[in-house]
Parts: sequence; C-alpha cells; structure tokens
Amino acid sequence: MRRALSLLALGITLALTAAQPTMTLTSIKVVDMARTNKDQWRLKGYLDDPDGNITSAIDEVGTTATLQNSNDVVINTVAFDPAGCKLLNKDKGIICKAMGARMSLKRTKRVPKDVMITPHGAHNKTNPNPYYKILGVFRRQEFNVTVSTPLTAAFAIAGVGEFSATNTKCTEKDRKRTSKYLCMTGAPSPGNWTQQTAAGSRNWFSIASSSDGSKLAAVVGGGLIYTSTDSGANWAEQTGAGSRSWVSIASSSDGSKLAAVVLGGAIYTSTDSGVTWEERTAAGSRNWQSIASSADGTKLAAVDEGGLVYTSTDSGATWVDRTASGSRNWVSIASSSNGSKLAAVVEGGFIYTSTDSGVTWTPRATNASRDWFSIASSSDGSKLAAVVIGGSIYTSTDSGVTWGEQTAAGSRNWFSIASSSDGSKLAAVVQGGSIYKSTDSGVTWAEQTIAGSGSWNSIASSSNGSKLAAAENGGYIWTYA
Ligand SMILES: *[C@@H]1O[C@H](CO)[C@@H](O)[C@H](O)[C@H]1NC(C)=O
Ligand SMILES: *[C@@H]1O[C@H](CO)[C@@H](O)[C@H](O)[C@H]1NC(C)=O
Ligand SMILES: *[C@@H]1O[C@H](CO)[C@@H](O)[C@H](O)[C@H]1NC(C)=O
Ligand SMILES: *[C@@H]1O[C@H](CO)[C@@H](O)[C@H](O)[C@H]1NC(C)=O
Ligand SMILES: *[C@@H]1O[C@H](CO)[C@@H](O)[C@H](O)[C@H]1NC(C)=O
Ligand SMILES: *[C@@H]1O[C@H](CO)[C@@H](O)[C@H](O)[C@H]1NC(C)=O
Ligand SMILES: CC(=O)N[C@H]1CO[C@H](CO)[C@@H](O)[C@@H]1O
Repeated sequence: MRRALSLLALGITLALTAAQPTMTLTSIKVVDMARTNKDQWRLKGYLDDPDGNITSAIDEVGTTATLQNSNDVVINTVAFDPAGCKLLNKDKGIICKAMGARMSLKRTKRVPKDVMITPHGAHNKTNPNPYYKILGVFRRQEFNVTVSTPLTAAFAIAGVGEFSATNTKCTEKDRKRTSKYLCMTGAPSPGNWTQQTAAGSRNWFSIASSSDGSKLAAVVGGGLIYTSTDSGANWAEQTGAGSRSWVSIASSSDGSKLAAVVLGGAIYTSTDSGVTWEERTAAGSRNWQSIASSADGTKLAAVDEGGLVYTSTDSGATWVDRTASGSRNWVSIASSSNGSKLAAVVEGGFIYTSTDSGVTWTPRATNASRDWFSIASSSDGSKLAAVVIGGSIYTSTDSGVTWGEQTAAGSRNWFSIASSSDGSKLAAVVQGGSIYKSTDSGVTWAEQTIAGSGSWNSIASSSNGSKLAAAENGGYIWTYA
C-alpha cells in the first residue's frame, strides 16, 4: 500500500516523471526514547528506478527523508544536502550524510524474492535498469509526535518527485519510556482494529467483555442488548430485556452473568449470557448511569446520577443503598475482582473509593472539582485510572489515595476508560476523537487512528489487555485483537 504524502508541508513542488521509482521496504524500525536527540529510525529495502536517473538527481539536489505515522502525521524529517551526497564509482549508487543520519542506494543484481516485483518488467538481461538496495539510518533525532503504526517512509527529491513505502505488518514493544516499533512488508500482523458490522450501526452506549475477550455484550440507548461469543464477529440480538434507554452493562469474567442498567428505569440481570433477563426492581427506578460487577458476577455496584451508590451481593436480587456515599452526580463505577474495592466518580466533583464493598467512602483527588466521566480498576483494586471530559487521564497505584495527571494523551473529551487485570494496559476513548492505548499504566499513549475518529462512548478490555472492544454512538462496534 502506498500513501500520498503531504509534500506541500515540506515545501516541495512535484514534477511527475513518466515512470516513478518504486520503493519496497523490508523493514522500518523506530525507537522512541522520548528524549531529545535520542530517538532514531532506520529502514532497509529496495528501490526500482525505471528511468535510471535517481542517483544523479539526488547528487544534484539532495533528498529529504520523512517518517510518517499511521495518520500521515510527520514524525521526523531529515534533509540530505547535495553537498553531503557522493556518487559511487562506476554508477554503483550514492551515499548521503546529514547530522546523525545517512542513506545509501547501492546497485544490486539480486531481485529479492520476499518483496513485490515491480510490474513494468524491468531487471532482466535485456533491460538492465537499476535496482538498488536502499538503507537509511536516522539517529540523534527528536520525535515531537506520538508514534503509531503502520509507518510510512518517503524520500522526496525537489523538482523530481518522491517515492514512499508503507509497512503495515507491525509489532510494538513498550518498556519504561522507550517504545520500539518494527514494521515489515506484508499483511498487517494480528493485532489490528476491525469494524464489526454484523451488529449494525447503532447508538451503542456501553460494552462489556469477558476475561478472555471472547464474550462481548453491548447495549443500545433506546434499543436492545446484543451479545457476541466470538470476540465481536457475530452478534445475537437479545430481546429478553426489551428495548430501553440502556446506558451501561457489566459482565462476569466468564461472560455468563450480565447486569445492565436503564436511565430512568430498573436494573436487569442475566445468568445465561444475555438470553433471558430478570428485571431487578429492589433498587427502584433511578437515573442509573453505570454498573460494575465482581469477577464471579455475584457482587454488583451501580450508581444513580443525583442519588446514591447501590450494591448487591446476590447477583442483583437484593440491593443496599449506600447512604455513606452521599447523594451526588455519580457517572461511573468500577470494582475489584472480588468486589471489595469500589471506585466511583462524580461529574463536577471528586473520585470516591471504598475498601469495604461500599459501606464507607473516601473522597479522593479533592484539590479540584473535575468533570470525571469514567473510571477503571485493576483486579486487586490497587491500580485505578479515571478520565475527565474536557481534561486529562489520571492514574493511581495506591487504590486511589494519590493520583497523578497523565498528560501524554492530552486534554480531550475522554468518555470511557478500560484496564487490564494488572492495570498496566489501559485503553480510553474520546467522544469525537480517537481511541488511545497505553501499555505502561498510562504514562505513554498511542493513538489508534485505524479505528478513526468517532463518537466513542465506551471501551472494554480483556483481562490481559490483548483484546479490546469499543462502541460508537451512531456507529459500529470495533474490536482490537
Ligand atoms: C529522468 O528520466 C526521465 C525519462 O528519461 C526524464 O523524463 C526525467 O526528466 C529525468 N529526470 C531527471 C531529474 O533527470
Ligand atoms: C515537529 O517536527 C516537524 C519536523 O520533524 C516540524 O515540521 C513540526 O513543526 C514540529 N512540530 C512541533 C510542534 O514542534
Ligand atoms: C525484460 O524487460 C523488457 C523491458 O522492460 C520487457 O520488454 C521484456 O518483456 C522483459 N522480459 C521478461 C522476460 O520479463
Ligand atoms: C491473553 O489472553 C488470551 C486468552 O484469554 C490468550 O490467548 C493470549 O495469548 C493472551 N495474550 C498475552 C499477550 O498474554
Ligand atoms: C479481595 O481481594 C483482595 C486482593 O485483591 C484481598 O486483599 C481481600 O482480602 C479480598 N477480599 C475478600 C472479601 O475476599
Ligand atoms: C492536584 O492534584 C493533581 C493530581 O490529582 C496534581 O497533579 C496537582 O499537582 C494537584 N494540584 C495542587 C494544587 O495540589
Ligand atoms: C488485515 C488483517 O490482517 N486483518 C485482521 C485483523 O484482525 C481480524 C480479527 O482478529 C482478522 O480476521 C483480520 O484478518
């Protein structure tokens, strides 16, 4: 796949030649150290030059190498001045150097087996047009944008044209403040976002996942409940609970026990993965905003906007109103695996945590009222992550006692956040923006541009964070595997 580059941004005018060179890159490697002059990238591949004059053009005017993100945002640009370029003897190619960087084109007779052969039929004995090995090493760089894959590398030659290649088969490794990306030629690696069209385009309000990410359950505001048992590929419309103003759904680890709440209605529970439902009237008809479940589905906690926190220890049959929580603008609640640690957030208020299944509550992050919108918890309840609409992502590693603002993903209309069991992998969605993923407990974030910008309402994660499901309002469910 080739991508059009926005070369206007580089101030280069293009004069299209009859036959464009074709670049195929076997690898693009990127190391983002998040430190000045420490970021680097390199590329290896082949260049087919049908007109046979690329090296002389570079020798005359130099070339500009560009690395681009999945969303065509420029990560890095390196200009090779003609003075830094040297033609090799006997027309064997060219080498260019710039501060911390070099690139070379060296003639090769070997037509690589593992890369696509260009369609014009060059490189046989009767047409000896040049085929080059291309190498680029760009050290001591500073990336000023977040790297996201697939990656595109391009070389622009002023007045001549440009050649570029996009590598989509990518792997990412994150360690502390260093992220490594390796993109090869070929089909995308498993690990991509898929738009799941089987359930249709709807006002998806909330989505929940089983531990292994295979069982998903999603609710439509003013519609039905939908479930999937194959990680989102196929969906069953569940009519058992009727068409209602569903706002939130929670799932047990195995996906068998579900609990969903209706705005201005009741709480509903299912013990057969959503086929049959029971209306739980014990907690009354309220402005339910969010529901959370323990791993075994027995302990439930739900919040009433403008009211209290309610908890159940018998899968929703009976409920206790937790008056100690206070009557507040509750919007989201999260539970530890065994339901003993709860954390809930108030829009235009604070974060509140409970370590006794909701009996007592402590306000947290009280130095400012914020428009908290969603909260997620690790299995043991020690790692929490919460988002502010029109603000930042905040994380805690001590069950909510202290909180740190995570600014790397920016100030956005954060709507929903999900966490892996160990709290290291987080995923959050922006209403009218992108999905973001972190693999270091929220310090660095990668924008998931493949899923596009949407009216994202909700996101759910499997236990180890390897599978995600996101739901869009007036759109589709997207899954990452
Ligand atoms: C390269 O060769 C092509 C075809 O002969 C020609 O159209 C083009 O102007 C040449 N470019 C340069 C920079 O010499
Ligand atoms: C980021 O770097 C690119 C070139 O690498 C430059 O064009 C752009 O202005 C920089 N942006 C900021 C915000 O520094
Ligand atoms: C060799 O290249 C020439 C020129 O591009 C082309 O006409 C011819 O068909 C090619 N031969 C083979 C066997 O591909
Ligand atoms: C995540 O869990 C699933 C099963 O739930 C497993 O198949 C997968 O290999 C795990 N991935 C990692 C990276 O541990
Ligand atoms: C719940 O799990 C935590 C650790 O995750 C543990 O400390 C606590 O004792 C458990 N509570 C109950 C009631 O099992
Ligand atoms: C308020 O708390 C946030 C974290 O919740 C912290 O980053 C910030 O420095 C605190 N501000 C003040 C004035 O204490
Ligand atoms: C292009 C590609 O490889 N897409 C894959 C994305 O993930 C889904 C499900 O995990 C696969 O079915 C696709 O083949």
